[in-house]
Amino acid sequence: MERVKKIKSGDVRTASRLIRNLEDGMDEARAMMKHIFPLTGHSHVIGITGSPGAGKSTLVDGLVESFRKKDKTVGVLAVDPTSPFTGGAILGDRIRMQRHAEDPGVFVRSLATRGALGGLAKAVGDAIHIMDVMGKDIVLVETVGTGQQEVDIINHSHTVIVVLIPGMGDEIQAIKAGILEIADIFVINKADREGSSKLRREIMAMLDMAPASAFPAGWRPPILKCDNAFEPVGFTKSLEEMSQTIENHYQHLVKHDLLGSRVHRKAAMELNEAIRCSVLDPVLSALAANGELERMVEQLMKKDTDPYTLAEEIARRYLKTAP
Ligand SMILES: Nc1nc2c(ncn2[C@@H]2O[C@H](COP(=O)(O)OP(=O)(O)O)[C@@H](O)[C@H]2O)c(=O)[nH]1
Ligand SMILES: [Mg+2]
Repeated sequence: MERVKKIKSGDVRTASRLIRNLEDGMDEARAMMKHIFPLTGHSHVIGITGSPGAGKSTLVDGLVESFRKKDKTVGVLAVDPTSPFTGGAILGDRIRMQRHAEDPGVFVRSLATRGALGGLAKAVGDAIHIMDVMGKDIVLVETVGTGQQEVDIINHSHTVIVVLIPGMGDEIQAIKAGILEIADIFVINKADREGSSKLRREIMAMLDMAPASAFPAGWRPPILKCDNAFEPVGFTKSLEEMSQTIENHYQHLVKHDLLGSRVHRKAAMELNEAIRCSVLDPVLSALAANGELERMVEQLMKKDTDPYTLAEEIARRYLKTAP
């Protein structure tokens, strides 16, 4: 495949087009992923999550610089599963990332909700694969912390960074979303603000309560404080520490044979997403297109039947076991 070769050589235009076509759900793009997948496995994928405005993009931007100084090539994927209204934020990120635009060692893309019927995590997984095959040493995935979809997205990572800021009641939100369980590194951002020591104590207390089994081979998530982004010297130092901690985490995974379990988690989820796209989505679309879905909802409202019976009927119709 000519285009696969191009992506392998790092061709930005071919890679961008493939990512866009995948987002649009084009069959031909999906088929191409079959040739991309076997070539993956090079990148260290780092997920960065936290509430909107926590300073994730600012950190990502700084991390790019820090990794570039170490001569690592970097892919950046900004994902916003929350709403169609954040296009502006992503646009802002784009402008900020412009300073890396001239650097062939950096590839930046953003994914929004466009065309994703529960398939955003899959689109993210695919985009990561593409950056991986492009040869990026590091892939940074930035996403907003909300609910299950976000956990699915972040599960594509080998290293998960949770960004919290003082005085937001963030901890509580993160616990709800199940994000804390998958954090490998905590970053207290905007540590210049009041309440950062309190936040640190709260995270400590939460980690203290966790069973030892929550820390694979003894990796207790470190809590880093990140200095004010507007004070370049301190900020750069914080980022050096962060990129070193990220590196340490990766070494820990390798040393204790834990990379496999991350890859397993990732593979299981990708299969899940792929099956959803190939099985569930077409069934739901077909039922929606012929109006059946709506009729069923009305039946339910009248209590003529129940969702379980309906789902069983659909299963009987679509899931034929081998004769
Ligand atoms: N006070 C303060 N503001 C910051 C810091 N880092 C980022 N910001 C600002 O917070 C806002 C949101 O940052 P952004 O990186 O876009 O957050 P994201 O939504 O998590 O990606 C921007 O206006 C940043 O300039 C920091 O360390 N201290
Ligand atoms: Mg952002």
